[in-house]
Amino acid sequence: MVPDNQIDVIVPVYNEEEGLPEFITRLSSLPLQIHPIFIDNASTDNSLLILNKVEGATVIRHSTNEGYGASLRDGIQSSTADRIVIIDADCEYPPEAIPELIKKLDNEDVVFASRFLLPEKQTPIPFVKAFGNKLISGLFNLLFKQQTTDLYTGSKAFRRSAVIDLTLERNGFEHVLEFAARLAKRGITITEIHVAFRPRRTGSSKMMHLSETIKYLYYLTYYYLTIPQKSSRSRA
Ligand SMILES: Nc1nc2c(ncn2[C@@H]2O[C@H](COP(=O)(O)OP(=O)(O)OP(=O)(O)O)[C@@H](O)[C@H]2O)c(=O)[nH]1
Ligand SMILES: [Mg+2]
Repeated sequence: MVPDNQIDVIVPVYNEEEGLPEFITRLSSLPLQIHPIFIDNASTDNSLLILNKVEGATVIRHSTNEGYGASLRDGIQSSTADRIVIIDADCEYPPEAIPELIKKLDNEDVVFASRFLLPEKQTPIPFVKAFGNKLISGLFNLLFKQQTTDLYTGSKAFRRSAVIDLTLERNGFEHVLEFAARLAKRGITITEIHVAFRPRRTGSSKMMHLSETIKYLYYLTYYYLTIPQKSSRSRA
């Protein structure tokens, strides 16, 4: 039996040994009943050792690197709480924003933590990253009738009822697109809060932003053309 107030926090991890101790401390300090679900995506550093010491956490280990999307899919499948959060392990998105994400879930099905919602509070992000994100988010909004400002965000919260029977097939970073597209086609509105973003200080990015953008353009069109539109969904 899952306690009503439990929040499952899904954290994809790939070679994050440097940033994980800070992330875990900050996550554990939140005034919420957090159940962390870490997915170690075949890290070759000490990430798994660190994760295995986190009290009360579920740790899923991939024996080979299956990708970011595959990690999140496994995390969602193993979650049991009504409210689910996804957050990267590198402290770029503050764990301290989780209570605000959860609060907003009182009235919404899906909430994204956006780095671009409040222009006056934006953190400088390298041009290629920001441009690709804005291009894809804009196109997504146009095709899927949404108003997102940060489709690539690594931090979001959603209700189990909104996602539990969602088909998620993409294994790589294009998961973010499939996730948003399938929600939108289901008639769900993606809402946002602003998040203070801190570019990664430890480890290194494993994401190829330019090639990802090209791939995203393809998937955006593909999902627009192939996912059937369901009528607007009323909240449970
Ligand atoms: N790149 C990558 N990250 C993974 C994978 N599996 C899990 N992750 C985790 O997914 C999260 C996002 O990956 P990042 O490499 O930080 O991607 P990013 O935030 O776009 O890139 P940076 O801004 O440079 O940090 C991190 O917590 C990773 O540890 C994987 O196969 N590849
Ligand atoms: Mg990152």
